[in-house]
Amino acid sequence: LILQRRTFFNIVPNPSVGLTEDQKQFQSMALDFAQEKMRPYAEKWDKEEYFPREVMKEAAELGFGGIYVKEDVGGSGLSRLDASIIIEALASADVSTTAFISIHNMCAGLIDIYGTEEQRKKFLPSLVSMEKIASYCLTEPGSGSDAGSLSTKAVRDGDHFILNGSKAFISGGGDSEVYLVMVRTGVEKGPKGISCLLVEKDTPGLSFGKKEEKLGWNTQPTRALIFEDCRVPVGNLIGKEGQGFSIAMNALNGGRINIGACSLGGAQACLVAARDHVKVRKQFNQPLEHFQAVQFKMADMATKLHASRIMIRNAAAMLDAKDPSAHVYIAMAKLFACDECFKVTDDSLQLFGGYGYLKDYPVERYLRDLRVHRILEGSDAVMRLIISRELSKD
Ligand code: FAD
Ligand code: 2MC
Repeated sequence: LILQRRTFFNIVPNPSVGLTEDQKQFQSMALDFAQEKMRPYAEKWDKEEYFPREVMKEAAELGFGGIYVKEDVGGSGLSRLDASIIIEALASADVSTTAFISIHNMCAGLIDIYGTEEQRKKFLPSLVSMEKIASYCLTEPGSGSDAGSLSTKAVRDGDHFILNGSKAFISGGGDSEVYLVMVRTGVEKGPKGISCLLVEKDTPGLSFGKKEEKLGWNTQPTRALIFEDCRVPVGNLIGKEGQGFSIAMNALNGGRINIGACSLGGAQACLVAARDHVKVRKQFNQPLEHFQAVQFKMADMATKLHASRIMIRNAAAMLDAKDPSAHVYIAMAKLFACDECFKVTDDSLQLFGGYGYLKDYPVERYLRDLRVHRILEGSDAVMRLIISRELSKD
């Protein structure tokens, strides 16, 4: 069931349709890396909840640790569209590990855009090489979808901010060396008065909760962060005081594209696996693929996948073009791609029958990994909220 490069492209919808020669080249490079370095181990990593840092470091050698970070600090200087193509190809082998690479890229990209020259030079070289890895910390126990209500406090004391509060569900939490933490520095309630601080792992006053046990995304740890009089140098403020919510949302725009791209890669792998299975599995004296009900289901799966891909790439291109309404199209793309690609994995599992439900076959892992994309980086409801607010504007 190992997905060969040939099969990946030799199916409708072909993920390389419409790409430039350069894009096709790094897509192939990412796919080869995924098939060689991730696919053979993904099942074991999932089962053993192993976080493959050394493999991510190898991915970074190919430029995947800072895909859209500028080149002067070692980044690849590629576009958001390029990033989505790379992330999709990697996710075809291992959605969970790729999703962490996506979060790490979101953090590196955030420092690249909003950090000072000094901060960029200090933190980015070791992040783009993935010697160090980074986590994005917005969610709190009391503020998930309503991110603007966060209450972790940072009070200025001379050259430091003193942090008290906690963050929940942090991907990479406890393992990452760098944490981008949204905190309340102002007295205002809501999105105003939030700032973004870079907190290093060994800072006194920062501790971590237990490793969460999860349905999917098992190759990356998820932990809470606890701040108890944690002193963070003022020099670690990213952007301006009070700009934190805007920074967090702008970073998430790229993140949401890449979570959608992770769903695309996973669903493509499931479509290929289902197509191969129905060719060889016989019932009622013939291969399953001879039944029109099966053929039509596959046709619907291919159509959902293609529509999702077009939306993701269109939204990424709008972000690259700095279109002021990009975030709305990103919301539509994430909503559609994460929902429809989840259905594709579920349909694929159905076509495998009882075998699909077994861990001997990879489809159930893709299904578990894709499920959470409808919740994190903004749930389905939050995406609908963003779209409907825009619709109701005069
Ligand atoms: P809630 O906000 O309580 O929502 C519960 C339900 O209500 C959802 O279905 C939601 O869609 C719905 N809902 C909420 N508001 C509305 C509304 N106005 N109208 C209709 N329905 C609504 N966060 C980070 O900051 N960093 C991370 O690295 C990170 N990693 C994560 C990894 C995993 C595996 C998971 C599960 C979560 C992670 N998160 C992370 C947190 C994630 O972003 C939140 O779980 C998500 O934003 C939803 O917040 P919540 O869980 O508090 O749900
Ligand atoms: N891009 C750019 N700017 C944005 C934006 C976006 N996507 N979303 C909001 N903003 C701006 C908005 O324009 C406004 O700016 P201004 O003050 O200049 O007018 C400001 O941010 C405040 O926005 P709202 O007034 O819309 O704020 P509100 O509190 O009503 O709701 C909402 C914002 C619901 C969209 C936001 O809280 C949200 O996105 N919630 C979901 C949280 C989330 O996605 N969490 C993911 C955590 S990370 C994760 O899960 C990982 C796995 C890493």
